[in-house]
Amino acid sequence: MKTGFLSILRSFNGKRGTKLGLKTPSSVMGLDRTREVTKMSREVRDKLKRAICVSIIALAITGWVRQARATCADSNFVIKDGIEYYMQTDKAVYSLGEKVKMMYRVTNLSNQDVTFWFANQQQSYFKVSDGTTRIWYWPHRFSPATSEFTLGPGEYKGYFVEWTMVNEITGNLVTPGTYDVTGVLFGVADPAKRYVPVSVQIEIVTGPCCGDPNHPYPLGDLNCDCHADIFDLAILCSHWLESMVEPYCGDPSYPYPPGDLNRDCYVDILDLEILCSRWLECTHPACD
Ligand SMILES: [Ca+2]
Ligand SMILES: [Ca+2]
Repeated sequence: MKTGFLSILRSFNGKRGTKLGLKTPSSVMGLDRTREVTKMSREVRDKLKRAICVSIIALAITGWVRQARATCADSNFVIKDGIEYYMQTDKAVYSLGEKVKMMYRVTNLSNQDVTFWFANQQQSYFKVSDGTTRIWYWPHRFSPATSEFTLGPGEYKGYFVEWTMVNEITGNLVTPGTYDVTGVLFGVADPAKRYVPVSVQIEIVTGPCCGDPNHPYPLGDLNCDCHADIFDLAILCSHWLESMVEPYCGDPSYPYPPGDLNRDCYVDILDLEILCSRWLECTHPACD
């Protein structure tokens, strides 16, 4: 049944399906049989189209499309004087003991070169707070030497660190709860004083959680709830046929459009095929 369904999806793909070498019924069957299959395919195709359209309309009416998230990352940003200061953790909810992957990034949104000067080599600073107390930070020491970099229009620079959930005051794993994760350019010496801290909030829970190493997000899970279902279809459909301009596809300035499961910067039949191939798969701990 699934194979037949995917064959119908491929037939939607037209030119791109041909590029992949997918066979059409007429290339493998006799004329009469071809007409019969074509007629059947059209009927099934029309039903499928109607079903998808009804689903999209229903989701749009209820607001689910607008509410659905399209990335697993937890992020925040500030734009100041033509520069975007962006902070991200790889997700919002962690199982106790997982690594928290952080990124702080600056992007030049202006139309001219911008230079950043520092009174140290590390340039960036990260910290984790339980709301009142700093329990982790990086780096522990700054090398006292000047450094600088220049970003042209649209260029960016990112800094990456990992936190193993150790409370550096106690030396033990943190207790489950809510934590603030902050990144900033540090020791900025230029006249613009580009010291712009940006924070995101994460939650640490005991026991398994969706997205932990034993419960990875299934392929096709666009809203990161560990289900590949109608909500993911809504995201994919809401960005249908969106594309990004090459050759910057996937760059922070030209990110993959939500719904782009195979990372080719198009939201199209190939992404729908991936989602359908994993339809109703669940890796959430509740589904164990
Ligand atoms: Ca999902
Ligand atoms: Ca795609």
